[in-house]
Amino acid sequence: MNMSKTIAALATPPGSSGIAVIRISGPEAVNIADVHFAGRKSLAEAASHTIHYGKFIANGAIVDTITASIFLAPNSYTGENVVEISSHGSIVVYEEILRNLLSSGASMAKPGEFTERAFLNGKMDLIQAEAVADLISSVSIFSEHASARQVSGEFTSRIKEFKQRLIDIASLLELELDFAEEDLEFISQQKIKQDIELNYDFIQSLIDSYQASQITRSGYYVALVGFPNTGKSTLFNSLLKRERAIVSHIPGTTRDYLEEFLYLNGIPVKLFDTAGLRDSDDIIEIEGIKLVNSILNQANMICILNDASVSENLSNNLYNKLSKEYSSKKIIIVQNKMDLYTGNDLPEDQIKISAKFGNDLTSLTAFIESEARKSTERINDILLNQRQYLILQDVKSLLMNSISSIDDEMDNSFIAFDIRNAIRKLGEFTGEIYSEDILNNIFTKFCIGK
Ligand SMILES: Nc1nc2c(ncn2[C@@H]2O[C@H](COP(=O)(O)OP(=O)(O)OP(=O)(O)O)[C@@H](O)[C@H]2O)c(=O)[nH]1
Ligand SMILES: [Mg+2]
Repeated sequence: MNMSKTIAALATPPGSSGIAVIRISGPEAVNIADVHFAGRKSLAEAASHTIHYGKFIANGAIVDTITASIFLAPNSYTGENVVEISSHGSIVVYEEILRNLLSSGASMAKPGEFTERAFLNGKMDLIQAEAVADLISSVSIFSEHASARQVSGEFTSRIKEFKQRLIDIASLLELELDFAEEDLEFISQQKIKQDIELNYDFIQSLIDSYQASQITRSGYYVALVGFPNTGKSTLFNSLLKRERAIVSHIPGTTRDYLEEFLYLNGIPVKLFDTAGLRDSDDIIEIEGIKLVNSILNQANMICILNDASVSENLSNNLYNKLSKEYSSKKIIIVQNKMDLYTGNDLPEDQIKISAKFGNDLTSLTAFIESEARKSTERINDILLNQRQYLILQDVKSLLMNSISSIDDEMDNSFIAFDIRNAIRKLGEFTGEIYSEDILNNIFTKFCIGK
């Protein structure tokens, strides 16, 4: 970005309104405004944080009666010289003013460019800048409050405290490395593990809150999975109370996946019917497996349907495998075809249904509803966007690595390496480390004039 340019844009919504504000920012902001300003004195003589009444003149004619507010660098929103011209809110008037400012040397501002300059000039960090965009686009009072807090920098200081705690841990570990030959121990690995775990909980709570806010936006995702012919499509239809999916006695009936919404006492649940998995450790073999994997990745709950009439334990290995792979998700086994079941070996705590005849389905829906409610209760006062969420996922796995390095009694340098990487990631989070691409991605989502 060329910060030597002076930029201008309409800062209020386009259309007719009481007042329109045209914002100019950059080294030449005051001089460019002065070309058109006729008041008691020139704007170049005006002190910062003052407002001046006058006329906007173009080609010798009065365009409008205006006020010009002056904010001199560095004490402005962008950190540069800023002039805000308030005119009457007529499309003809503000377009004429803007056109004249552009022909006198200003460039049209790109979306979010004022805020991007504020970031580059150190007036705010990336979290605050993103929160400005969120605040503008808030649709609920809940998200409005959270964004306003983030603009104020409260969240940033919590992340910085967190980062500082990791820096402290890394420094201790590295200090010990420096004295490796003398066999000094400054801090025990168990104490470090405790510290990391505390920090891990903080990250996890932020990640949970992101997932919770996603659930309120797009529903709680439940994937019905299991071996072929266990009754997934039958259950899908029974829960939806209509014949949505094809059901047959032939294993491998469902090839693609199906998704439908279901409302459980007002909670939106997105239900997925998937292709049956074969009884193999290597589930990659199966047709459509990539799709099943992508659904498992999105799911909040994985519901493994087991055909109890064949064997109550048939799906146990699948359960163990998925539990390992998707450790953060709620995974359950549901015993189906109970109408055909003659044994008495089923664990008490498993949900038992007969999808075909609709028996005991309420035990399953009540369970899904309570889990979905629990997840949405995890929303705290912080709202993350996807960029922040993905970074925190990385930080989480780095901390997890460092914990397992301790468990495996690895050298301190391994532990310090992961923690240093986590610290670097947190630098990206707040924008202390950034690239042109990251900034483009963020600021192009803004509206022009912000
Ligand atoms: N007796 C009985 N039969 C059931 C029950 N649920 C499903 N079935 C039958 O089991 C067979 C397979 O049902 P589907 O719903 O197609 O099974 P699926 O798990 O979707 O199978 P794939 O799509 O092949 O993976 C059908 O003949 C169903 O009628 C049940 O609760 N009791
Ligand atoms: Mg099916």
